Amino acid sequence: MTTALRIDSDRLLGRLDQLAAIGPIDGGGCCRLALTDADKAGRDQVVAWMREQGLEVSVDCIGNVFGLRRGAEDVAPVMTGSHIDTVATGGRYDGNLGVLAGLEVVRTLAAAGITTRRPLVVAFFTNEEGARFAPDMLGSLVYVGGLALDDALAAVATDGKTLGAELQRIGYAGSAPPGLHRPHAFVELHIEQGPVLAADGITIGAVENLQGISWQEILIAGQSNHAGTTPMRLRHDAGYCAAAITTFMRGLAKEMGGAQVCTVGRIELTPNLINVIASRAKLTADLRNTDEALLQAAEARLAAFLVTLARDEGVTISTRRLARFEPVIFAPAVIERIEAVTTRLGFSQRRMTSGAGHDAQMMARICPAAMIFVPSAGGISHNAAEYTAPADIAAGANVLLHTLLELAS
Ligand code: HGY
Ligand code: MN
Ligand code: MN
Repeated sequence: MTTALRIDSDRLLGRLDQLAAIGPIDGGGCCRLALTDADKAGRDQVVAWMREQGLEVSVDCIGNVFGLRRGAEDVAPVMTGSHIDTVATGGRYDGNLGVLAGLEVVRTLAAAGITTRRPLVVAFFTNEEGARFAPDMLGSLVYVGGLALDDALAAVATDGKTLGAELQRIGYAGSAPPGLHRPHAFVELHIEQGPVLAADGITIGAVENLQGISWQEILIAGQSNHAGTTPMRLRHDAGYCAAAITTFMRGLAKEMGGAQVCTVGRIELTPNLINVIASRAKLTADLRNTDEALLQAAEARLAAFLVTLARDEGVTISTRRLARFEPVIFAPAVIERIEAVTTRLGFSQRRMTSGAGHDAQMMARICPAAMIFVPSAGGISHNAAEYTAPADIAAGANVLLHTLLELAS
């Protein structure tokens, strides 16, 4: 009887440790920025595991990788997966858990001699993080037809390399067209990366929606000048303007309240010298909200502030769109299935919103999709200290196992 079926959590934890050892950073985290040598090494390891498990591996034209396990019928597959690229200060669970739990589900079914009616596909998508190339979720966005392949291949990294050249260099410029599999359904297991489940002492999050994301690069051109001799009234200080924008965004989030969050994660000053007024500043603005109208309002407030700031400080300010995704509502039927499985397995649960972007938000454009969250200790993520307890990892993977089993039957 499959209801008693459970994944082998030691096996899963062992693979999480093995993958975390690729591109390791102090504190037990990972740095595998998309399409770097470390990402290649991580990809090679996961592909080797897929092959060891007898999956049919395919690589598409944007480097997304799929491991297919045939079903009893040749019909639309049920797909699971996530990403294995990380931010530079990544933890070992962000993305990796969803991919490795998917492989563990397949391993568990194979060991039990169970063949599902529908094929199962375990995927990892290219450049989910968006830390090196923008936009984030780039691979899954191309997969669902939301970004033209040529535009994606032309994306320029923060270090100046182009995505297409890097994909070739690491040997993952595959031949399969985007949208290789049109899934019957898509389910992604992921750590929450926020404080909600841990604070409530709840094990499983049935994710019902995901907030909108607005990323911009802001370029400020002022005038470098002597820090000692230049009177304050004569300055065109790009460094001050970058700080003013950062402070404005914090105030905007506070004033708007609700789900509004605003982040300046990158600031680069030129010439970046102690005694020179900065002539140029390049910074990034990350705005998010669960409500599209409010997100647009936040964008408009920022745009208006930039106009006033440029005028008052005698600088020129330009912006470049890096990513823009509207909020996503996941499929009620898939969410309810996750909830029913969670109840049957006896885990505490709650519905929730995802504050982070995920590949599932893109897959939701082409098939019914939803996500399973497990707690992040202290709500910490994008930080080597990211931690999810083994019992929660096992719970999430078992909910994934039975959700996929039911969807694939
Ligand atoms: O930015 C995000 O939300 C995700 O980590 N790419
Ligand atoms: Mn992630
Ligand atoms: Mn992430």
